[in-house]
Amino acid sequence: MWKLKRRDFLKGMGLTGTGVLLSGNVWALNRLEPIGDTLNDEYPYRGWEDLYRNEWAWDKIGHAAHCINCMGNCGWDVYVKDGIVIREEQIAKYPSVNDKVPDANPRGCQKGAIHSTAMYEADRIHYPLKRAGERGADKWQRISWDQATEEIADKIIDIFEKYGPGKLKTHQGSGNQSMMRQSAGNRFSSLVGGIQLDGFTVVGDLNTGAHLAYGNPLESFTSDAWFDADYILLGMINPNATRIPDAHYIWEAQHNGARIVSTAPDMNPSAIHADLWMPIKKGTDPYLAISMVNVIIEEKLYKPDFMKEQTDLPILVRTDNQKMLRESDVEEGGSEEVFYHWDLNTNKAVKVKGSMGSTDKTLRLDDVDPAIEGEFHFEGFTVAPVFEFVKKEAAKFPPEDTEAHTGLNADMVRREARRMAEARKAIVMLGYITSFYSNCLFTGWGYALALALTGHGGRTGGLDTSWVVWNHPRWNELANFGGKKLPRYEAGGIGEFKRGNMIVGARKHFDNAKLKEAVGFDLDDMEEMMQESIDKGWMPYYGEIKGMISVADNTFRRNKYLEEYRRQHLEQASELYVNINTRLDSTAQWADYVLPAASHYEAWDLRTQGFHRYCNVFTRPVPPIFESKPDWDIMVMLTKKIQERAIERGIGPIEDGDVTRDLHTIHDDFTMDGKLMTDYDVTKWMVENSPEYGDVTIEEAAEKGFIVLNEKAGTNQPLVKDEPYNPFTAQTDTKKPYDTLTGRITFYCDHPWFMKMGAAVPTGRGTAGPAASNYPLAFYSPHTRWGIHSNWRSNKFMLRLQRGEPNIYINPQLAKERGIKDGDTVRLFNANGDFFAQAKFYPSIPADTIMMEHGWEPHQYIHKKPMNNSMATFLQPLEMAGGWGHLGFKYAMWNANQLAHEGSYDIELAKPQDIIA
Ligand SMILES: Nc1nc2c(c(=O)[nH]1)N[C@H]1C(S)=C(S)[C@@H](COP(=O)(O)OP(=O)(O)OC[C@H]3O[C@@H](n4cnc5c(=O)[nH]c(N)nc54)[C@H](O)[C@@H]3O)O[C@H]1N2
Ligand SMILES: Nc1nc2c(c(=O)[nH]1)N[C@H]1C(S)=C(S)[C@@H](COP(=O)(O)OP(=O)(O)OC[C@H]3O[C@@H](n4cnc5c(=O)[nH]c(N)nc54)[C@H](O)[C@@H]3O)O[C@H]1N2
Ligand code: SF4
Ligand SMILES: [Mo]
Repeated sequence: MWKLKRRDFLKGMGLTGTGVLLSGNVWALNRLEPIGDTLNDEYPYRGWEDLYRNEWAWDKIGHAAHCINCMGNCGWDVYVKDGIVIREEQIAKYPSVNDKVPDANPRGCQKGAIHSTAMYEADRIHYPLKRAGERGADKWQRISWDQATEEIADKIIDIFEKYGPGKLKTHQGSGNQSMMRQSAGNRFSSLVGGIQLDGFTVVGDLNTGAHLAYGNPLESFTSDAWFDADYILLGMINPNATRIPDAHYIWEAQHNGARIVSTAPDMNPSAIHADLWMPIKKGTDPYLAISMVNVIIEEKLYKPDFMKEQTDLPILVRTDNQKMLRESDVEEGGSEEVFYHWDLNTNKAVKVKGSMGSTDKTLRLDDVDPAIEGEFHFEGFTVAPVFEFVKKEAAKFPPEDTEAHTGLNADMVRREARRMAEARKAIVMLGYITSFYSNCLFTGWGYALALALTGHGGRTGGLDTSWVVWNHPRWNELANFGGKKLPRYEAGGIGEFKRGNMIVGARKHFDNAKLKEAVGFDLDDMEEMMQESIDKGWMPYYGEIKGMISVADNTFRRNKYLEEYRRQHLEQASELYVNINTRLDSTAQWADYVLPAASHYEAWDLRTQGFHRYCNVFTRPVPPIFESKPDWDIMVMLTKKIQERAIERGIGPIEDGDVTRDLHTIHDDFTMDGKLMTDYDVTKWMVENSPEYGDVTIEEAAEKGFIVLNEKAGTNQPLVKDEPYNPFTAQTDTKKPYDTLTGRITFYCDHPWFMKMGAAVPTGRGTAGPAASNYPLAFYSPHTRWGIHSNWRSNKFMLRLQRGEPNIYINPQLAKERGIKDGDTVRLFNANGDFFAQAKFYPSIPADTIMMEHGWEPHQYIHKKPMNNSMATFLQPLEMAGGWGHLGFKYAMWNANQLAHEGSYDIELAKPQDIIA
């Protein structure tokens, strides 16, 4: 074979310098040497191959997940070279639960896969920053950690001195959904008694209907427990976009024979794969749920055994005042929380076991056969079971009548009700969008009723309320000293609404009379009930603030009536506003001090929230960039300064209700007397001291990248090793009472507000939308596939998968009427203002409705004017009810949601002069 070595080649040509090499015609193809054995032969310029090889070389592999609230929680191998993350790859080694269920591998989404690029983008914060101009002017001075923490510490002490505790809002948002990061902010709040709003209602994520029914809205399925369902209704959820790593179980269940039905106003990315798409009108879901109940009852498809044991449907109600018959009605000094069944075996009223007032904590009926129908007489009272009242209400909503609300064909609704009733295991999935509507209570409650009537609970299905919460006693110890020292936990919707002065926007936008017709109350009723709830101590609200420490919370992006909300907060937090963040987001932008936090791959951490049983371990694959620090370490430094300065300034312990806020020891308390000084210390402590992790060392956990939770992780019942987790099996299998007033799944609420508002039993109820305003287009803003809220929204890879700028989805028919073409810039406007976006044609959305994905940063909009500025909102007063069994403020369980989708808009083609700055 003819062959010339590189050296000989150059020599032969009499050429040496590169310049000459490139300029000559030596590159003529016919002069290139043929290469024989590419693996072994040496040939000219072989070095280029190393470029390619180096792309696949690394120094080490660490592990991490992403700690924002995507609900995914996926473990990744993180590849590091020269101290830089070069790429990530899914771990994909999660063991199968058993051999009947598909495994969880690989988990991940496209945002996770590009984080190694996003973490080095221009919006990362490198150093502690102090504002050098007005708030929001975007003029910054780089300062040292020492200066930053000292100045902040002094200002916090000033606020304590001047106003006492309770004037500091220390809310931590959705960017810190991992244990160590989350604990850092929470532990700090607990020590200073800061205001921390309910993490669910503050954004509108609490399924209040599920709480009312089951007494626990957080008890749900692991995603592998969807697989053996034979009927899944995607009620208000778009899992293919918002539960990307788990959605496969739905489609595997379909492959396994399940019927998948989706209800949504638009044919969303999940609906396109369903067996049936039910194009429901926006905001009308309670009418569908109650119509399914109507069919189930009318066609006698219900299952009495389940109803008798698991629900309050046989509990007796007085017909004179429609209140439940209580022991206190019958016996002198009797309990208000003990109720009665009518026993068909003995033909007598008997006390119900398992209620809040009962000492016998079981659902077991033993010899009692409670009546679910009929009317009875007892001790001078005429009584009837709850089911009679449910029947009467449901009879008002045959599918033929609710068609006017939902737009759904009545026969279709009848068929689906029958299918749910026939199913062995039926699941209704309600995503968090449910609670963005004022009728969430009725949607969750109505579906819970349809499911309970048809015997779906425990292993036979039930309501999926999105994500399972595991039991982590050590986490509570970290976050709030096991409940011994608490932050000022506040009702989320109320805190944001009142402090953000959102009533002003509501009054401008909604027509009070029309609102009352649409939702059953007006803004006056709402304000009055809110005040009553606060006055009676049902819901906590802590009033005006003086300072604000905002952690991992894009509050100046996510809130409604946003501009006024921000103005109010900046005005109130006049003394201090600190933002702790990885990015200079729309909220950090307005701070006095910005402290740079480590990103997902730069800190030790743990994460278990999601739909599975794996705790992912973050092993700090690379050190934090520049001077950024893990959230935990930032709080260690800040408390150190506060302690030092408090001692220097002679500030003693401060009495704060039942607890003492002692700034002299705040650092010692925060660090457990120096034991938990770093993100690593606290991660190790958690791993090695938590029963739900079993016997595992931090080294073993870090090597693998995840820990499989053991049976102790179950909150309601054990997390059995080789079984998917179904909610409420402790109730169905071992007859443990529900955490509700009656101890049963609840379908009767005789709270005075519920009675007054015609809501003692599940019923149909609408939302505000265009009907309650002068703007004709219904509007909703769901979550985007190409970001998690504002995270990764400006990443170049994500932007090129979509239009690359804020866009609204519009029906071509509406567009035609308004003279709008695909790609045009349009103006959306209502009583609270306007914003601009690119029109994107979307034929599956009704012509009277528009949709726009949320999460764009305000600065990505024309004139930096985001949609949330003009979005008016109000609260559902019933969600503020208290003093009734399981209704009363409970963190992540019961309080009022911020509502995102009650407003409406009109649309027009933007005029050139509108969009030129
Ligand atoms: N990719 C991605 N995933 C995410 C997030 C993200 O930002 N991006 N955010 C996470 C968080 S915090 C949350 S809260 C969840 C939210 O995720 P989801 O619970 O899925 O809620 P949305 O995306 O707001 O809305 C889901 C779908 O509901 C339908 N819908 C709208 N109005 C109605 C209605 O009135 N009735 C019915 N039946 N359907 C309706 C629409 O088709 C919409 O696409 O997603 C989580 N997952
Ligand atoms: N119109 C409309 N508004 C909505 C919604 C809607 O559907 N429509 N949805 C609502 C819902 S459900 C939600 S959950 C909210 C979410 O709304 P946002 O509060 O906007 O949520 P994120 O974008 O996740 O903001 C968290 C911030 O944490 C920061 N961060 C990330 N990692 C870390 C870290 O490790 N440490 C620190 N200190 N910071 C970090 C990020 O920079 C990010 O800006 O929006 C709500 N607002
Ligand atoms: S962003 Fe969330 S869903 Fe996506 S890969 Fe990361 S942890 Fe998983
Ligand atoms: Mo959310």
